[in-house]
Amino acid sequence: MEANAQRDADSQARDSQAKDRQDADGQANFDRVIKEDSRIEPKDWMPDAYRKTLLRQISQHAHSEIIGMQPEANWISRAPSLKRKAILMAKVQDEAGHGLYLYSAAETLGQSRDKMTADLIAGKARYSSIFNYPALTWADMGAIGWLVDGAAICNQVPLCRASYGPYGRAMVRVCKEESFHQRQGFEILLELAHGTPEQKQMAQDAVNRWYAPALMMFGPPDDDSPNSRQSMAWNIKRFSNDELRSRFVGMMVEQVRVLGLTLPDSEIRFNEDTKKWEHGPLDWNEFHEVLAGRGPCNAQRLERRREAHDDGAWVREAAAAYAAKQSLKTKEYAA
Ligand code: FAQ
Repeated sequence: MEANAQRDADSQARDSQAKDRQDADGQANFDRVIKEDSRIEPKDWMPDAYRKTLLRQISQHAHSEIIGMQPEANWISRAPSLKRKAILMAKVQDEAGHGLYLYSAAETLGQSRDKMTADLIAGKARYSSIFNYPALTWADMGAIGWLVDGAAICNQVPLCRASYGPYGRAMVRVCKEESFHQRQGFEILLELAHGTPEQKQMAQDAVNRWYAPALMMFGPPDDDSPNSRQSMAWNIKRFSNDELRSRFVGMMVEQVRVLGLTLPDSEIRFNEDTKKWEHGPLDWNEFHEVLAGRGPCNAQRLERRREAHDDGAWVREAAAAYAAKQSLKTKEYAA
């Protein structure tokens, strides 16, 4: 009996030493890959905290794309022409596709899509603050495309170089599609801005309402951003929240002139010393309220997502039954 216990203890000690050696080799390889600015792939060893950070960011990003379909989907039936309807429908479908690439990227880190969806509909998961604001008029489709997709591109182009392979690669395609989205939003606003005085006013109102929430999409100011430093050290984020926000303001300042509209911020200026664009104060209390679930549309967005999930139950069941049938057929064929 004692000999058996001793053998078990020895074997456990050997396993634990082997695991320590594997972890040390894995960490050394991980550090080298990050230093060389190369890529970590799903089967590579990675620190638990790196995996957790990626899962946090990628799943939030996926949820944002899916919840982000709602404000625009609400306008498909009210788009002013067949052409606008078709374009908007294609855009909303693209966002669904982005959500799916991102859920797939997150799944490579060991989290199932079912679990991520369950967390979202239980109200436990984050998604972008921006999608908790209402889309009140047709001009909001222009403002969302121009400002929201514009901010998304500004944030996501650097993510194409994220150190985690599946995330970076998903971002390349997402960014290509987002640039089309931004142009369609710009074009909606351009047409309204050159329409009747009422149409121009509607475009200006939409820009006024979406400007500050779009700036807050980049996340809290750098000195209030607990995750940025580590994410930048791991080459997940390439620039800080404030850096990207400032770049975005610079881009919008140029483009709003072409639109013939204005940005609702009299404090925008280019700081010659820092060579950065600065903007007026943002209401960070409002941002934290939205993150806490108390934004104008949080409850409605989640409720709608829950309904859609329930309504889709039969599709999931049918797909699972079909997959089981196909797999049985393949086995029978092979036998
Ligand atoms: N909303 O320490 P940091 C789109 C949270 S896609 C909600 O700075 P981090 C396309 C943050 O998670 C839009 N929560 O965090 C589209 C953290 O909380 P946690 C989505 C936010 O990760 C267009 C806490 O605050 N894009 O628009 C937000 O380093 C039209 C502290 O913040 C992405 O997700 C926020 N705005 O930086 C679709 C891009 N900001 O997790 C449909 C990928 C911060 O510790 C229609 N994500 N928080 O509980 C990122 O680049 C980063 O995650 C940041 C935040 C920059 C958003």
